[in-house]
Amino acid sequence: MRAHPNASISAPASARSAEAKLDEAVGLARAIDLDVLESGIVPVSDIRPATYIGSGKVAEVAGLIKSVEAGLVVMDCALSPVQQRNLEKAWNAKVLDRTGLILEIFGRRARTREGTLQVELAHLTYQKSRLVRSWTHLERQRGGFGFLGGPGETQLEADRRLIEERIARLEAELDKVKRTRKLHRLSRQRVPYPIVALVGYTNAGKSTLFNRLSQAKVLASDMLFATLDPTLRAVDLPHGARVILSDTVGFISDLPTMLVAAFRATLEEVVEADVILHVRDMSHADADAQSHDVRDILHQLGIEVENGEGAAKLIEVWNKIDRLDADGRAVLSNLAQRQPAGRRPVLISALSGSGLAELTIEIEARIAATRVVLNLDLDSSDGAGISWLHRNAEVLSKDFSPEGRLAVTVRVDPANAGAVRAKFGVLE
Ligand SMILES: Nc1nc2c(ncn2[C@@H]2O[C@H](COP(=O)(O)OP(=O)(O)O)[C@@H](O)[C@H]2O)c(=O)[nH]1
Ligand SMILES: [Mg+2]
Repeated sequence: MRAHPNASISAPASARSAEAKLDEAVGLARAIDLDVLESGIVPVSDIRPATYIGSGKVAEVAGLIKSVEAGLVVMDCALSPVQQRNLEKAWNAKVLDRTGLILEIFGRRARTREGTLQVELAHLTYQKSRLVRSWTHLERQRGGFGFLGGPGETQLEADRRLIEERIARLEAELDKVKRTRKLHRLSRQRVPYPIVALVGYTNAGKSTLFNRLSQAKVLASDMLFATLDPTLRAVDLPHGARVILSDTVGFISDLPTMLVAAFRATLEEVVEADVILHVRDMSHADADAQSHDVRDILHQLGIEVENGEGAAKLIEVWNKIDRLDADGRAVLSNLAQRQPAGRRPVLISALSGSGLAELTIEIEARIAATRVVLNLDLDSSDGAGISWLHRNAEVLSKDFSPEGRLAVTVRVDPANAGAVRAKFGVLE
């Protein structure tokens, strides 16, 4: 689908939120690098069983598709397989509905084996539900071919049985992966740098901020990062701290329940993050409700952001302040100032770059607060020890002493501090 020009249509449930829904759908399409050529709202008074939208609209959109040479149409609604097929025929273009689009995004973002399996499982569950709903009228007896299914088995039953078998196999494999996950986490070699994960609603400005922050130059030859995927980038912050910045899949309104597990599995790195940037579109009418949803999902991921360790990790990034007038900005600024230090939201515009300096200072402060700095005393001939430190810790400084000793200052995740202490002499 990549690089296919495409159009996007929103068939909204309520007129009031139609614009917001369309914005979200366009944002979702862009999340998988689709080039959105046209987008619009189609009022639907009653859903047509054959094409979802009325025949006049089908013809109108057909003309549009032709003129902009679109290869794909995204419909922000739930289409039956019959509707999808009919529209594809009428438009001579690929058609994707909302769930299909979301599954596509999750599929690309799944990094772990568990994530991939969860997305596959969601895909099959989705297919199964569509079988039941809309293929019923195609049901027919399969006479004579007993070897293809049980005697008298219908096409629908055979299809459902195949899907159910694959679901059962996937579930068994998922179970196995989950049981060994804890083990993997412990043994997995962590990158020695702090991870800063961006979370927030689709369209909040995560990717814009990700790109802005990662403009800082980083050595391309650094082997550690050669294998990182495009949603991870190494960034050098102004005061010298190097972090791994992780863009995540956006939170989506009305996420179909069958996709919730798949969604969570694509957010694994958030669980391991040292700092979580909760990017919020403060110009959005639903900003508060969205924030509530995001915090709810973090809670479901096992990250308690209301207080304690989790709260120390989380920075609220109040984005898009350029879209507010002076009064609106003043209100937000006052609100932020009233929060205690260490909990204070940072006002930014990822687009104009304003507030980014304050944000990077805050990120560095949070890392300093959550990571442990250790002063180590090594024999200066201990080459193996030094390279171990470079792999497993952030080396802040190295100083040779006249006595042939090497004083190394490192910063580590609290979980690794014990191992470092045990391996090297620690100067208090
Ligand atoms: N006015 C304004 N627009 C922004 C700002 N940050 C992002 N945007 C726009 O909001 C839209 C969504 O941004 P994106 O970074 O893709 O959001 P994501 O879905 O969270 O990754 C894009 O059209 C951006 O240009 C901002 O600070 N101000
Ligand atoms: Mg994005």
